[in-house]
Amino acid sequence: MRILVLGGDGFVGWPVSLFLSTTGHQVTIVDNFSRRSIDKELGVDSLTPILLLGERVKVWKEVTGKTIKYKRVDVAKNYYGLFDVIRKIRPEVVIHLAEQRAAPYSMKSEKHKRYTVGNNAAATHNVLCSIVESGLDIHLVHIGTAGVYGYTDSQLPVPEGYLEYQVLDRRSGEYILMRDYYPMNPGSIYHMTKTMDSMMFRFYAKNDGLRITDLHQGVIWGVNTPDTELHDGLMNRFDYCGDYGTVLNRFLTQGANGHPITVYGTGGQTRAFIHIINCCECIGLAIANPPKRFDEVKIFNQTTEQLRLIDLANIVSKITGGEIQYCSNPRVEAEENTLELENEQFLKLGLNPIKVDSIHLESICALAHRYKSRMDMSHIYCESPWRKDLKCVPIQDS
Ligand code: USQ
Repeated sequence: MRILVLGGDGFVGWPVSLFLSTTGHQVTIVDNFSRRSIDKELGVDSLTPILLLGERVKVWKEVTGKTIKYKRVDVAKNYYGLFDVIRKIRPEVVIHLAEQRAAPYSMKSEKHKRYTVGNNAAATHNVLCSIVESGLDIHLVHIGTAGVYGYTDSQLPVPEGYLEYQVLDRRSGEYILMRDYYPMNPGSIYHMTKTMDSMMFRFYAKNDGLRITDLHQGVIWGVNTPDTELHDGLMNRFDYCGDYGTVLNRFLTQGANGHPITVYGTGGQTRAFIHIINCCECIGLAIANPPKRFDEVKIFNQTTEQLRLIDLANIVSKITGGEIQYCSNPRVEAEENTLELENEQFLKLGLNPIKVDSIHLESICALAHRYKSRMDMSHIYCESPWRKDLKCVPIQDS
């Protein structure tokens, strides 16, 4: 298939592009390299050295003989640039990853809040509008977040996007069966933009019959995939700073490189997790199982397990010998929560979950240790509190 990967130079976009290329698809990447500009803004770089996109795709060609084309377009700002690529490539699938994806960065300041909302909402709408205008029957696959559901204790396992419930009709005294999106309860500006995306998807699926899959993904862990491991020049980026690193990868870099393991609050928060290799496989499965025109938005919970942060911190501490350091929580979130997400759809399609285990964790630690000299310890603590009265400091120092 001809596949356009929007945001294909990023942490998820790059391994996904290689995975799709390996599995026989013709991949074109569109990116504005905003993630690389944000590195410069924050004064922190990927722990792993990563080549420029033009160099990466050359290495891919040399190593595998496969071609990945790419074009620089800002999907949020340059609608006609995007439209032009779609018209020329005539993709059968568009993977939409062209969004600012870090919750802390989205909370950093009024500027970052406005950038995240403006960029993510405009990018999603431009993608939808350009697909309609192209007249092509394109399947849009979007990475959303499990965070749209919120992290309040739920009495039920969280279903895959939709909730069926009965409402009392007071006139007749009868219960009416209803079906709607599961209530959305975002925990950051970033997560809020994903709930906004959901509404745009619903409208375009209903009005124009667009075929849309939204993947409600958990926190990614892991860095490389079999494809990115083929050559150092294909290495994926590895974020560890307080604004962009996700929790388990942060704990591993900290433990492996002699920094205390930073647990926010009590560590009683439970989150959904997925390994980067499983993430690529899920996208492949979603592409192979598209919805039909005028179907409702197809939603998968793209996650393989739910884990409590303090349990993860203890596992990492055991593997690395690193000490756990409780920090005041810079976020507005429940101190403790339970969480169970259904993920039957991907399991039925054959997903083989990679669970958190010592072999995988040790290999990430080894990678982190290999690039220890690139780690800037001054960017470990989160510098983006959810409110001005909050901050992230070790508890004994607060
Ligand atoms: N946390 C710590 N210590 C740290 C970093 C984080 O205790 O050093 C805690 C946070 O307070 C939070 C949890 O770990 O309770 C997860 O934080 P995170 O930064 O790993 O994940 P989050 O900001 O929620 O967002 C990330 C990705 C986002 C994705 C989301 C999936 O940035 O793109 O959508 O994970 S989910 O969490 O399911 O919404």
